[in-house]
Amino acid sequence: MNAKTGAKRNADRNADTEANARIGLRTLFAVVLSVAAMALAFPRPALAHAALVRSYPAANATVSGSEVNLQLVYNSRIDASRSTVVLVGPDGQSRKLSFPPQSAPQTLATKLTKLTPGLYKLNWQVLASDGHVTRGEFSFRVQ
Ligand SMILES: [Cu+2]
Repeated sequence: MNAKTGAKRNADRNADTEANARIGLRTLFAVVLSVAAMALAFPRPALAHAALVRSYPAANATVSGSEVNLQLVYNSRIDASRSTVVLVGPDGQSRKLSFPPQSAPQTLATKLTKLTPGLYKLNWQVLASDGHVTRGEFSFRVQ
């Protein structure tokens, strides 16, 4: 390798490094811009997420009888047809609950039947009107 070629290679390398630095800055600027744009487009997304406000049975409550009118009330409208609620019984068997048409847009309600005494776990996953899915679980006891 002669000195001339070596110098040229170094020059090329420096040019590459500068180009990379420019692309890096440009990318960073683009990312900052798009994050800012998203913040403007969705000012308060957390408010529209569906959170469980209350339920019957309440979390960790004990209810009596083989039938229970289950009710899940959220803080925002939810799409029942695209929400999934699974009840896991004391025997470990799970059943996917089906819901009649909603009486209120923020509520899922159905009658649970043939409950045997023991601990139940309810897993819910709902689609809120803003298109976000949230999920949670709680337990209750049947005596
Ligand atoms: Cu949301």
